[in-house]
Amino acid sequence: MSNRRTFFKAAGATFLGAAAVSRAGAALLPEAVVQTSAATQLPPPPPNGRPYQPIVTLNGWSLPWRVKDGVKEFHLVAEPVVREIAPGMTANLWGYNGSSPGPTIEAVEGDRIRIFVTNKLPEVTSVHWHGILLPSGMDGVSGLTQPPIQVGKTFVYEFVLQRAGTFMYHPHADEMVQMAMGMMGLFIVHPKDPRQFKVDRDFGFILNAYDIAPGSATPQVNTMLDFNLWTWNSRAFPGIDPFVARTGDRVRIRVGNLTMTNHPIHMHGPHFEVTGTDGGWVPKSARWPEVTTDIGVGQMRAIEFDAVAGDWAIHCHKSHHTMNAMGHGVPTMIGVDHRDIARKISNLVPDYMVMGERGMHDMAEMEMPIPDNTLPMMTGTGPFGPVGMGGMFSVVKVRDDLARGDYKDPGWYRHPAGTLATEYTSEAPALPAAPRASAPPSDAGTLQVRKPSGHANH
Ligand SMILES: [Cu+2]
Repeated sequence: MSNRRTFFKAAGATFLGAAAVSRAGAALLPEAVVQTSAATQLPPPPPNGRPYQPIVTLNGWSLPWRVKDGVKEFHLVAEPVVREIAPGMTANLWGYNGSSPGPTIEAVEGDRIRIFVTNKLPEVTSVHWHGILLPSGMDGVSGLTQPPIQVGKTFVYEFVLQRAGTFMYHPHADEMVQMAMGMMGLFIVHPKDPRQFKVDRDFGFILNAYDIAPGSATPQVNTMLDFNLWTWNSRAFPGIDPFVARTGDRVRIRVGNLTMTNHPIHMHGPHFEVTGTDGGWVPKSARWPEVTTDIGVGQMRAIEFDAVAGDWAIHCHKSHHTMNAMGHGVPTMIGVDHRDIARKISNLVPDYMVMGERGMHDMAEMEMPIPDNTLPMMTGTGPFGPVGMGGMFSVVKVRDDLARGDYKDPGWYRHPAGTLATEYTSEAPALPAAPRASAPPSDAGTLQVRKPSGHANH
């Protein structure tokens, strides 16, 4: 433990000085830097005259390295971690260097890298470098290309990065359990020429999911499909940081999917282009425009757009994936008038609450008793009230007046005058009379306007 230190403060962005890396250079193994905060940490600047634009890992961080004999050396430690999923809930996960997901590994096309992996889990593990072309013996599939890394042992992987792109790493040993416990990370290979694929802001995160019973903290690892926490980098809204950009910035968001299902990621506002896939960068002429892009299991996508001022929702379009744990297993009550039965039950169970008879929006506002360490099914408050979202949801916050490296949450958007939807309070326009129900339609081709009924108060 003596060679492990927390370099970063608990909150806010901190740069890791080059001095900290070189001091570790004296040790036999590179220092295993640890980060336990779930706040987005700005990445360390590249220290070795191989400039690239580092990515910003959403609610995550990038792993520092040292250079020894021309080789970039990293040290990952597989170990149990405690992760705050969102304020009010922490989970007992497995990850790397204090966090789940583990730190983002960033290097440059052409680099020779050496990654030490120390196993501090209670069982064997290995690391597979997902998407990277390397010597087969470095591929990290336990049993197939290497023996598993025994508890307490360190393995070393070494290879040359041949292609730029967005990749991932995860275990290939007991992977159902180890990935259900949160073991994964991003692996970004930057192009050799920093002008290639250049953008102003470059974000990355991994789609992951957990099944953690309300009131508990450890994932149920045998779950195949019925997860109840849908997360980005092991965070659920409102615990997911915003994507902050300046008006006109070219923004890239890289997304990898290590859940058990696909996620159609939808962004409001500016249209985006899919510029990267698992296979690498899409040539300019072949990029395609979308507002929702489906990301299959094991896939990676990079999207890019020109930022337009506003607060733009970005979320998975499977609506269950923007719900937290309490949204599952609730019966549908729309249209059921159970006032009478509710009164009777309330006499027996004082906390009893009727749920969802007019839809479930009310549940975003109400305070209902839930077990400790459990997120309400949908939370998050915006400038106009409850957002009614959880899970895989965040906000792209674009402002005119941000500095180049400013990623601080700028607060809520101030809508210019005349650009905000508001209640209509003038006199209602006259509507044509409703056709009488008994009268047969005089002409099948005539448009019929149905007047709303049963809304006496509107
Ligand atoms: Cu989804």
